[in-house]
Amino acid sequence: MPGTRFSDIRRLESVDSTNRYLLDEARAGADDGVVAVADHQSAGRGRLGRRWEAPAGSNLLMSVLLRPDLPPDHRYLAAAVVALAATDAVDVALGLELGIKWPNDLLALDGRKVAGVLAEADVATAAGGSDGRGSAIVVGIGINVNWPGADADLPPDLVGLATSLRQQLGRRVDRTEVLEALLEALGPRVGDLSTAAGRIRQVDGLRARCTTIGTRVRVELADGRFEGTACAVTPEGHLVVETGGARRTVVAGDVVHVRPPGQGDRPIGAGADPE
Ligand code: BT5
Repeated sequence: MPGTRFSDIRRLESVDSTNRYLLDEARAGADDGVVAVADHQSAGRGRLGRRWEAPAGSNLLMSVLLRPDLPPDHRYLAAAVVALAATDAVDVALGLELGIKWPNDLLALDGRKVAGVLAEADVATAAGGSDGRGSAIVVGIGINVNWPGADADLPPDLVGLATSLRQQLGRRVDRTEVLEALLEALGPRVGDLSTAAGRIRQVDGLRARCTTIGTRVRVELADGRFEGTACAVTPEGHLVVETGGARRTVVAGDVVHVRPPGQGDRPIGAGADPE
């Protein structure tokens, strides 16, 4: 988009992963603000080695290269601003409200997943470039725009878990419209990452949109799992969970929204009562 920090948009017909593409570009010295958008990914990636599914030409698959002036313990906020900008875009362009499930999912009000965010830092540039530029973070987002058109389109493991803007609205949606609205919303949010006041603003926005707060959750960590009630988001964007009378801060992990123990698991939607 000319005149914004996102003036260099690489449109790729097919790529293995837009995140992989931009991480390589970052290593080669690409600037803050480069965007990669693909029609198709042959190896779209989720977190922890998982896959991101999207048939060619149906959904928005994009990544953005950021070099924010961000304290290391606030790096999660780079992913959060992309999630927030996506909720802005869908709200402003389409009038559809989405919630953010901490740390990286966008859910429809029925609790099904519309989008996922994946932030990856390049190890080689993680300490910041010797040229004084910020270290590179690539934040990718996959938004289910027109796929699935119906539950029957989904692989069995995603039925009941995934939905699309098209399914939610009952009509096809223009991917370019969503992309443009997302980048427009993202500019000021990324700008906020570089100041303490701006970061507070972004965390407040996250708290307002985060449907995990107040929800019974199961937290899956690299070295185990625990259950509790999510009660707050810290100034760094991390999740605070109350468990057994204590509060634990979750910096990185998978979170499952669950019903109270004994009633079985189910995804829940924005504002929904876990009961
Ligand atoms: C994510 O991971 O949700 C992050 C997804 C990021 C995808 C974007 S696309 C552009 C950029 N380039 C990339 O290579 N990746 C990024 P995670 O929370 O791990 O969720 C992955 C899980 O979600 C999978 O294991 C499936 O269960 C489920 N899943 C896969 N495809 C899905 C889809 N289209 N909609 C909803 N759920 C999906």
